[in-house]
Amino acid sequence: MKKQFLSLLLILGFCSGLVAQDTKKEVKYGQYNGLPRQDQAMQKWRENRLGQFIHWGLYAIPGGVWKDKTYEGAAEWLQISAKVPREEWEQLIHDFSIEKYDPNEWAAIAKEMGVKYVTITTKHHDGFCLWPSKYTEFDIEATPYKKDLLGEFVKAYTKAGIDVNFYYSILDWRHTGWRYDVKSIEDAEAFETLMEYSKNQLLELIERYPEVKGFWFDGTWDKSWKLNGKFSYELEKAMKDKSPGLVVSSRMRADEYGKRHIDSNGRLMGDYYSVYERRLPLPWDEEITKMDWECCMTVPENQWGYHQDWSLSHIKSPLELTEMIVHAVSQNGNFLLNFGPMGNGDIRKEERFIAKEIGKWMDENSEAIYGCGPSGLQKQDWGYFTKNNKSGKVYMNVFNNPVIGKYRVKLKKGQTLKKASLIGKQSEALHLEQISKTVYFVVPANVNTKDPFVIVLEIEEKESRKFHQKALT
Ligand code: JFZ
Repeated sequence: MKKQFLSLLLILGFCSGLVAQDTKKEVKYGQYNGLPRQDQAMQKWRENRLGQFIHWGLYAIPGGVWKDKTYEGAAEWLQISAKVPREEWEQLIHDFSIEKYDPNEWAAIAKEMGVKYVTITTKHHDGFCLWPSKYTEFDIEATPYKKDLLGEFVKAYTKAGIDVNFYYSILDWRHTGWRYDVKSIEDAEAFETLMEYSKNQLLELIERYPEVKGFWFDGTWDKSWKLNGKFSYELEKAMKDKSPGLVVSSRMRADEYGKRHIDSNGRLMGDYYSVYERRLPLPWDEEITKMDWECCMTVPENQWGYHQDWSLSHIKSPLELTEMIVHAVSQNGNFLLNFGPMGNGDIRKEERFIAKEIGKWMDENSEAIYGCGPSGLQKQDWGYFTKNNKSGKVYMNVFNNPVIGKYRVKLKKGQTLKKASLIGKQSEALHLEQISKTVYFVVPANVNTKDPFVIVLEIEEKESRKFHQKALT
């Protein structure tokens, strides 16, 4: 009886395996390359951890105000929220004189903040291009500035040792071929011209600026683009054929079934997961630590382009933003903090202040950020663990101080805590209280607990030694 039952189970198991295989769809235009990528360019992307996002375009001139009326929505959407006719919006091109634009100064501010990469809007939804494009008249050449703004930007940031990435919006409110949906042959033909235009411009960008490290896509959520999974797959291929190391965001694509980010067989598209917009994963989400991902964040609630009035929403403090950087890294993510330069090319004083303050923290603690990722340890209430995979060092990034003045650490089975010290003072060992086999309290001495601080842990892995001995016998 027992035997029969077992064989029945086996048969059922076998059949369900077959069924599972059957339900796997044939996806031709899903994931482009095997993930996670381990090539040098991807490793560098992963180690960079902190980036600067830049939203800059014609919308920076009105800065959220049109005909004396202030619009609370995102400043880069003003053309839509204030219902500005296209021809009127285009006139802004004559006011884009950006006399204060100094890319070397911008790069210096970014460097001081500690960013390792930057992502700049080459073309946002209004269609205005920051580089002199062969494929449109609506670009930097038509402004009083005339010169290649983007080229100067790439040069300055590259010189400062910061990797340059391009943001590109497929959605284009100005292009005559743009459609939200494709419902007729005419729509299909029109959208074909938009796709061709996008492809031309993207390849043009790679050709003109071979230093570019990656592309961040936007405006890819409409049905028209989702219907063209084959095209976007081939576009990713064409871009990577031209520049093999390119790192592309999952926002670029939908597969042939219209599924975005993750294809119909559950595989990530692009090289990293790009859905964390103005939010972070739950701190105990372990699944996310297995992926490459990036969070992009605004300083106000929802302003990317320059808005004149920052009193309309909460403005995040450098402390809040620093905690978000650490939070992202502790779960294997990159953090991209947005800046919206002004219409005259200057960087607003609030952003300068934030860059400086984050920079001070990074100056002392970036060892816990660059090249770091998840520790595998259980999260504690005082903050976030990060770990450097090369050195094996674990960092306790403290943001909330427990009243007892001791900081709990729970190791994994087989691990022993050898030493704890403050970052930058690694010769002075901190007192440790061992509570059980794997639980300790770290007791820091003489720290200013008003500011976040970092404790470095040296952990010994007993398991691996045992395994080693076993392997020898
Ligand atoms: C888009 C743009 O519309 C916006 O202007 C800005 O450039 C931002 C970075 O990207 O807005 C989005 C994109 C994605 C989501 C929400 C707003 N999303 O996935 O929730």
